[in-house]
Amino acid sequence: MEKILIIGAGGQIGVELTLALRKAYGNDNVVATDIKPAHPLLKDNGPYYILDVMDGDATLEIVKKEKITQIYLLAALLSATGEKAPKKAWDINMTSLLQTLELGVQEKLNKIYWPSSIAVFGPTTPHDLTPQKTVIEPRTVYGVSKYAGELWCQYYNQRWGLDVRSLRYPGLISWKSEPGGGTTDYAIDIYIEALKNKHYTCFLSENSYLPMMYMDDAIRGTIELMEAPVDKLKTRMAYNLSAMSFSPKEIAASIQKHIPDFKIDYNPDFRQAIADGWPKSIDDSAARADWGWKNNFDLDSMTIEMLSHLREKLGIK
Ligand code: AKB
Repeated sequence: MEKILIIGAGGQIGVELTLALRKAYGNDNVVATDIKPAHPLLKDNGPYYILDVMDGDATLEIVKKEKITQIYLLAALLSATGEKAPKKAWDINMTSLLQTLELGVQEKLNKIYWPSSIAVFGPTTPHDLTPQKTVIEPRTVYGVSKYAGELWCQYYNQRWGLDVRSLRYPGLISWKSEPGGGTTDYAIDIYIEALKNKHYTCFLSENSYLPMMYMDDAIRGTIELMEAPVDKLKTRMAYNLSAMSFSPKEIAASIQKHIPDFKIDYNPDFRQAIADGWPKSIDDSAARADWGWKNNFDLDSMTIEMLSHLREKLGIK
């Protein structure tokens, strides 16, 4: 039986991935950790430790004590936060990955999951239907750390046979757990503000198209990649993963179908330059062909889900 360790379980992806893995593998077989006390949704449904991702000794201790066979390393500083503290973002994103890869080899772990991002791409990459293999020259420290990390994952796979798997997530849109420090986070804030105030000031301009995905799809895709037979995987860099692409103007129009008096205006800040360097849409045909990836949600079906779940969560009639 697999025993899974999640590092960064309190983050936007971590909370939902922990819940989904606990459902699939059993509560006791999924050990959640984060630098903060347990997220309310992770309280009392499985083992939990406070863990600083930079503390390799403490991580090793948990791996041995809990007889861990797989690690999902999710802790990271994202694009917007990373630009405010580049050295810190590099240290956290790289040290945690290298420590985990080393630990994977030493402790002979079965599998490691580490997320990459569309942030690996930069202004010199083709922006429409960005291919799996293309020019990759990221301009944010987050993107640089993700690209370097992909190369490290590939290196550990080729050199040591470590089974490490990765996805280039687009912007992820969730209602259960809060995002933190990303450029694509506007696409969550907009739903919350539409429900609370019927008004949102967007930090990106109206026609800034970015690739996006509903969290349910991202979680299912992650588990499907991790459970795919090893011979299906044709790359040990991260797979492109895609579901939909939209601009702030288009998500606002999707919300207006349900809240007709919702208004949006635009006040772009430093995140506009980050968004301008990223793809508008992604070609994920390799993931579809190799291990059967398929998204379920598009913009309008996601809007229906987001509004109804957030209405309930925020207690708004
Ligand atoms: C961010 O905006 O930094 C993240 C990402 C695309 O990886 N959501």
